[in-house]
Amino acid sequence: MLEALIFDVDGTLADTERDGHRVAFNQAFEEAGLDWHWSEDLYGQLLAVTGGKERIKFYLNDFNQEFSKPDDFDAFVAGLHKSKTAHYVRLMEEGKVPLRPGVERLLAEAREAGMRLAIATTTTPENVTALLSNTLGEESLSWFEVIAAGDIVPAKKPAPDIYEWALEQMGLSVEQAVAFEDSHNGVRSSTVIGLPTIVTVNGYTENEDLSGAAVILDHMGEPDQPFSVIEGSDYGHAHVNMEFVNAVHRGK
Ligand code: XBP
Ligand code: MG
Repeated sequence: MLEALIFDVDGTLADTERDGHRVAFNQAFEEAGLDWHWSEDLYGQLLAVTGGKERIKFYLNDFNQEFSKPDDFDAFVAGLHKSKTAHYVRLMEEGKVPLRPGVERLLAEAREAGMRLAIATTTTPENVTALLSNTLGEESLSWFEVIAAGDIVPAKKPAPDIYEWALEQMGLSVEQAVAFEDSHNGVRSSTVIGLPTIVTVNGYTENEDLSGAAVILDHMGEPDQPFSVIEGSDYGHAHVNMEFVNAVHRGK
């Protein structure tokens, strides 16, 4: 029996990467007096590594070797990242990034059907709170039984640890849940432990290797805005509703 839906955040609930995280990183760099600028294209390459602190280190190692690292490098990165989080939260308060099509409706339908809900993301917990409360309202935080986020597990996606942690907190096995993802790293983390995964792509992930996904869609769709199936079956539906999710879970 399907008991729970587990959602990735960035790219899945909202297109936060290009207009949220990227912008916040750049604001933090500027504030720190650094001349680094992450363009939309460069950011697409940097998304290969999940986690903001990890991404800054990846940038310096692979794209900006000239920068001479300060002695306490970890503290330097942590400080930059803290400032980035503050900028991100402010961008969410300004309503800069809306939820993707179908997200609010599906959450309502899932709650109506008595589904248990969780979040499994590599982003910082404050960012999840900021996105949810500024799009769905403060009370939406209580809809999610578990918000598994950020450094709560040491190994971020594509490692499965964050999904395993969420399932363990809920006392569920992989057979009892369906995951929602948008990216290669996300699909790896959910499917390597056998979680059926519905993928909705975005500009950064549409050409990634998403193998393992149960179905790949352009977005979740609305009754008046049908999804397009990129790979897999439409199960006789044109938007993701609970019947569709149950069909994906059953595999037919
Ligand atoms: C997205 C990420 C995160 C964000 C930045 O993860 O990889 O690192 O880009 O967030 P997901 P932080 O799709 O799993 O939500 O800077 O807070 O790490
Ligand atoms: Mg994602």
